[in-house]
Amino acid sequence: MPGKYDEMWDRLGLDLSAHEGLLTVLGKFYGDIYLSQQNRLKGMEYLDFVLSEVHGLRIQELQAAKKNGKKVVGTFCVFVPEELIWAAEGIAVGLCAGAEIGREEAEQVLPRNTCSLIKSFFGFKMARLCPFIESSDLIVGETTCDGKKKAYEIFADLVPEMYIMEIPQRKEKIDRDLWKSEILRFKDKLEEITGRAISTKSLGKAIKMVNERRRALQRLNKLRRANPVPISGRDVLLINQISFYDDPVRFTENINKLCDELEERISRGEGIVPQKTKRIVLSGCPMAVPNWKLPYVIESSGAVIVGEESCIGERNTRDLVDEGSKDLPEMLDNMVDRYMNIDCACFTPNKERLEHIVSLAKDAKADGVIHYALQFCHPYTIEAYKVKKALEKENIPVLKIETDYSMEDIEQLKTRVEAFVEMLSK
Ligand code: BJ8
Repeated sequence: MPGKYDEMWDRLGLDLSAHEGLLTVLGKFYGDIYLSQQNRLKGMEYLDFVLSEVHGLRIQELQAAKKNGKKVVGTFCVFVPEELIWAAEGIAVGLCAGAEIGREEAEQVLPRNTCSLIKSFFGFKMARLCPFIESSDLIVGETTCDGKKKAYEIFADLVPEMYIMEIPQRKEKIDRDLWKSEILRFKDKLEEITGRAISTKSLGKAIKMVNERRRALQRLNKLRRANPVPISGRDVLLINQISFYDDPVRFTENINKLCDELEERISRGEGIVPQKTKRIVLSGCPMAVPNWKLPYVIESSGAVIVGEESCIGERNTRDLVDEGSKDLPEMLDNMVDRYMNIDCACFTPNKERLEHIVSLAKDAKADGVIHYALQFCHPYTIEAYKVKKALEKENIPVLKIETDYSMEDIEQLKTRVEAFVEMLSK
């Protein structure tokens, strides 16, 4: 039976019918992981709706905006300063990279031992399954890890236009200068493709809008730390994932409403799990939508997640851009400073990340930390050693996990996580 979005998908060259089986499996997976939860907040209905319309309504909105002359800019990293995109009247979207899709196609061009996240964005493109990639007028990559950097060279041949931002690897003055010049170069690029100049007014408005979204997520992160825990880690992860592609103003409004509901729940002393449930902080590689495997394993092993130290989590919401300036060069400087605080494992040394993990674990009153790294991701698998040492120094138990997007290791993961949670209970 023809669906309401068929024509739009055809226009985008999307091949959804060829992957119907896979999409049905994902739908079932969502039902098992999300919809089966008891006592879920009413406010999560908005997130369920946005996710169910991931190939529909949001894409329709992007297409309508494009018809009105707006440009869609797709990104893969939280280092890309989205305030500039909005200030140039573009639309920023984080691109899908969280499912094992099109793996065979991706492995025709990438080595098998490439991390799942990189293979995933190739897979989505090669299988023609991501309407966000197909809607993007410009795709922005970055020189973070070697895998991404080299993969973008090949990816550039598959998309209309690719732009690479140079990200420093250290945090000395010379690195800040480089990053500032990159922000200015990106500003010029955006002005060129959108035909709109970024002004004090438009940048000020964009900084405020993105900060408001970060503030709503900060509020959520504070509230979730109550005891008993009032919202599952899976739900908070989903909220973070959706923040990358939903309309920011509408999203913020809905998350603030959800936080009001959370406050009421906390005041009644209600939780999603019993008070003594073991509290876990999850730390490491970003979990792009629809990567829910490990959070599901953790929360079905008698524990609850109370914080995510990752780019699809607190690393992206912890710092705001200073709003105190009315002068364009100063605003740009404030952005340079805010983004230089990002503690991605691609930096060396990266001592701030260790400090952040320890303080997050303490603030969230975590019983333990699970460090999650994707196989073949050198920055995070190697940095896991230092993370473990820093946490153990504070007597915080740690479990290091390396996995990928396949479901093959799910039983093995379950055994390890259950043993860890049991150990925390002794
Ligand atoms: S700021 S974490 S979003 S680079 S998992 S592709 S690192 S081999 S994603 Fe990231 Fe920006 Fe850093 Fe955040 Fe490479 Fe590792 Fe794969 Fe990774």
